[in-house]
Amino acid sequence: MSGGLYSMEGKAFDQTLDLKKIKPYGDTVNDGKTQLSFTLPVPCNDEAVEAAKQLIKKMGFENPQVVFYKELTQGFTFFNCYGSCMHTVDYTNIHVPKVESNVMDMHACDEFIKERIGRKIVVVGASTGTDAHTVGIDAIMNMKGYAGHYGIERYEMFEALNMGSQVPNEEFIAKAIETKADALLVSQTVTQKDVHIKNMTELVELLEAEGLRDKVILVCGGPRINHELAKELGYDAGFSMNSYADDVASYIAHELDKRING
Ligand code: B12
Repeated sequence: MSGGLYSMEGKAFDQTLDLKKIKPYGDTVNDGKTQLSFTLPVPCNDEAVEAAKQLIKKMGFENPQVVFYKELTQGFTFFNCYGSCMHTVDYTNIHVPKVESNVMDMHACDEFIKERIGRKIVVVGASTGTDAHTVGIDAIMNMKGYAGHYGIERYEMFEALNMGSQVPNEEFIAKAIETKADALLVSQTVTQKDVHIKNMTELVELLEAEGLRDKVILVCGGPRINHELAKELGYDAGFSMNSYADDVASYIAHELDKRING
């Protein structure tokens, strides 16, 4: 036996990285090791553990192991498990739709707007519908910023209004009309029972009914939002986790420039 790593049984570990067939990585490349956690609606006992293992096998994992389990409340058991994933994905053939824009920092963005637009860009944002989460929209808009990125309120060339959370679509649109908004920023965090789809679709329909849809740059964001979903629902752009004011401000500035100056 020479070269590479060997398992306890003397079998060579697979060290080959094939981007056409990627799978999870735990200790060594291609071991497929994956951590799972879930709850089963059964009492906390040996049968529950066996049920969890069988389920993991059916999910496409070999060597299922339950490493932690605990009764959540009577009749419900929570599990932490490991298994080796048997499936692979062709990474070389993945194409994700993204917002294509040149990201500028705050100063460069302000300069760009002065030169190309010649006035402040008005932006209204909110966490709309029944959604009570404000941290996401604050991260994008708040003066003090988030993770070292100043929010849009700090930009010299943006007039930004953050309406907070649980803002009904009608109220949001009324504010957009009142402020003559160039761009609307919609934050959606809760996706249970697809509530975000219903709410975001309703906003587009109301904007269309008001004859406003084409007059504003409509942007949405949230941890479960992506650009592809945004486009599907009739939005101009969608941003997900790890997006910052720079990304959004740059996109809006470029898009408005395109619309005004061609
Ligand atoms: C804090 C929190 C709360 C706080 C919110 C306080 C507040 N003022 O916002 C409180 C306690 C109120 C709360 C309540 C609830 N919550 Co909560 N909450 C969280 C928690 C722990 C953190 C969320 C957060 O602040 N993230 C930090 C921000 C910065 O990240 P972000 O939102 O992703 O934002 C970034 C991007 O997504 C993007 N972005 C976001 N918005 C926008 C908008 C635009 C325009 C753009 C461009 C970008 C953008 O930019 C941001 C920066 O990068 C998460 C779990 C977690 N760890 O994520 C659960 C979580 C979001 N909550 C959840 C749930 C279910 C609820 C409740 C429904 C619980 C309940 N049954 O009552 C209620 C909501 C009730 C309601 N009517 O909405 C679930 C959502 C599950 C789902 N997908 O549907 C989560 C994931 C917890 C979980 N694992 O179950 N929650």
